[in-house]
Amino acid sequence: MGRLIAVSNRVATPTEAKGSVGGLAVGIFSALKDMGGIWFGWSGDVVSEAVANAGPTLEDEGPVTFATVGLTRRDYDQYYRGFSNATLWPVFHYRNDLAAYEREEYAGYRRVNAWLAHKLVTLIEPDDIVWVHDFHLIPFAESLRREGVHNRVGFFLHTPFPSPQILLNVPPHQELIKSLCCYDLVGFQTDTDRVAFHDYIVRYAGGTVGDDGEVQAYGRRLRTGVYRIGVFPDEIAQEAARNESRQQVLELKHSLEGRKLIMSVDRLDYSKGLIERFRAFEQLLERAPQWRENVTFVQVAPPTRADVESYKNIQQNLEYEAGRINGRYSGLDYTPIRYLNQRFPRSHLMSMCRESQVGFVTPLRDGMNLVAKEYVAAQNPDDPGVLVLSEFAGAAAELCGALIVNPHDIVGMSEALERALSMPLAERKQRHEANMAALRRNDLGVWRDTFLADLRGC
Ligand code: GDG
Repeated sequence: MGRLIAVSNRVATPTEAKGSVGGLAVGIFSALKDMGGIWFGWSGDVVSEAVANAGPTLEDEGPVTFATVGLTRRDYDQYYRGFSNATLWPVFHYRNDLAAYEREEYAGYRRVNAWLAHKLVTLIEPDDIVWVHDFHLIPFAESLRREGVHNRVGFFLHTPFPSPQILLNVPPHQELIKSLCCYDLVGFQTDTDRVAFHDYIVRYAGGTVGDDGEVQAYGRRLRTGVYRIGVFPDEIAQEAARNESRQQVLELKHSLEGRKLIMSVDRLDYSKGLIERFRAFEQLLERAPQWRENVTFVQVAPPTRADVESYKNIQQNLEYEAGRINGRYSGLDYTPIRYLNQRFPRSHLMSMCRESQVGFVTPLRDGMNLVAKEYVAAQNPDDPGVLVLSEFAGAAAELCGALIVNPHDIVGMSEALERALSMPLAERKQRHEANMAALRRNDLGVWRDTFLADLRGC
């Protein structure tokens, strides 16, 4: 059996990969350790052209080689900040209003994909399989094919795939989908995403889709599948319990003075529905006065992509909303919203989730949303918190024990919070067990193994 070559925009450092980074990095690294292979992509550094061209830098960790390249300022601006983050990300999250399109950025996106593929080619052996991740790298397989690579190459999309009517807003949509068809297997988070892709193929690419999801379009034949990304629930549970007594968590507990805790964790991103969530919490305090001074909402939101214009706006809007709501409902020793614009160590986050009575996860669109799954896994099964979850998170299709809400319905979300805060123990346990069963049935190992088995079978 050949090795695995994993390709993602960012590559974790060996220390990050071995440590507690969570999320998809754990899944990729575990597969690489089993099969041996290479993790290839951007180092996260912006460098001179000479340094970029001298790469990749290789670093071995047992059977795994971390192969990274730096990006020049121009490549970073066009490929990463530009077309990936300011065009594809908003459109794939149904935010055409926030999408910008610049032809030079798209050209940069294709140029960088071709350059990355060229850098990887010398490292690939004939029976390796290649697994490419996410929207930054849609043209990667096409570039590999141009370099004469015939290995099996699969692609997994971590974000939603938008319905065709939305995708048409990206001017080069046809070229992008044509490029996507150069993979042997394309994987999606949910059935909805896969159906949207099939829809595009039939209605706009003049292609066909077989009963088994086999796509024929642009002279290519490829498979599609649904692979719901998961977590390793038992590891998270242990981590959350182990760190229960950590100083920071004790301080949090002490500072709550017996108040209930609603907990949210998100990258600071407009797709995560943070403004609507703040307003729903305000609505709870307005509609249900008994909860005033009796419940605290902690929102952890580390900044990301701060050099993209729309991200600056969301940061300002959230600061304004948190200030406004706190001004309205604070007491001398009570602050309703604690808005923490910083990154916490993962173990602290998991323990904080375990301390809370409600996990409030309400994205406007989300491929899966791992925080929802981590929240469930971190709970104490004898006294679990309740997950309030947006119907627009991919995770909503699996977590049937959650209270499902529409993130545009502010009053509806506040009602769900009230219900969660007052839910009897027996119902909380029942819901938690249903959610845990879903997490175990489809953990991160299942995601990884089924995708790779299907890719091998292509
Ligand atoms: C994309 C898709 C899909 C967050 N704050 C901190 C921190 N985190 C961790 C969480 C979680 C991860 O980051 C975020 O994952 P999500 O799935 O919630 O969201 P995206 O970052 O948008 O991920 C998404 C995912 O890819 C995987 O396919 O589910 O739909 O958008 O693990 O815990 N971690 C630490 N400190 C923080 O402050 N250590």
